[in-house]
Amino acid sequence: MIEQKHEAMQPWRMTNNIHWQNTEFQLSVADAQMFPETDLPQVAVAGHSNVGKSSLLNALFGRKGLVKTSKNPGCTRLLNLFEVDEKILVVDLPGYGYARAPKSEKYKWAKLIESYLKSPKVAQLVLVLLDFRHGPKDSDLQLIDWLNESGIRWQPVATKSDKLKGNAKRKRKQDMTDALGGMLEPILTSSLKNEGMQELRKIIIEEVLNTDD
Ligand SMILES: Nc1nc2c(ncn2[C@@H]2O[C@H](COP(=O)(O)OP(=O)(O)O)[C@@H](O)[C@H]2O)c(=O)[nH]1
Ligand SMILES: [Mg+2]
Repeated sequence: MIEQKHEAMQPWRMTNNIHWQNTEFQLSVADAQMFPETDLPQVAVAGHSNVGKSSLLNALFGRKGLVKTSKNPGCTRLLNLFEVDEKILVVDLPGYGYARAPKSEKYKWAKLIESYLKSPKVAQLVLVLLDFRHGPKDSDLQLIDWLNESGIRWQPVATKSDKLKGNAKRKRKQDMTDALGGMLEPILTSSLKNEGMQELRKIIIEEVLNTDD
């Protein structure tokens, strides 16, 4: 009863019977071959290191500190798996494109991401995180090309939207849509201001739980 009352007061925490706060870290894998057997639908989250991926996942789950934010970008070279309410598996892909990383490391990250996305039990949806201020970088566009070629659905998610306001914000959103080919509008999110999380939860649910195929 207490739990129900609590949720009624904070309806954003519940969408379509998914209790987002009921998220647990499952495990990290260094190799896509180590990926556990699972029947859960999967959403993968990709982005440049420092794009705000860990912060966004904490805000999405409504769980501060569950996903570690690091002052050392590029430190994690693992797929981190989170189970949301025993219904959705969120796969946190390693941040790519860290400028100071050696080439051999960059290659390893690309291989890990690619091997996961090529594995038979692939994500139904990939959230491609893009810093709202900067727009897509070459490595983002490469990933998007690759997802398009592979027929994997993706959704652009602009992070740190609190950095721009008013007209500049509207213009930036249009520019980003254009830079991504004009087909998909980014969801504007701010982990700091908790903006866009409900929209993001809705899209995840629509794409992974309510699809016909
Ligand atoms: N202004 C602002 N800063 C953010 C936001 N999200 C993350 N950051 C900052 O961006 C930096 C990188 O965040 P982090 O979540 O660790 O990024 P990751 O490397 O992609 O996991 C940190 O300094 C965060 O405080 C946001 O929504 N707004
Ligand atoms: Mg991180």
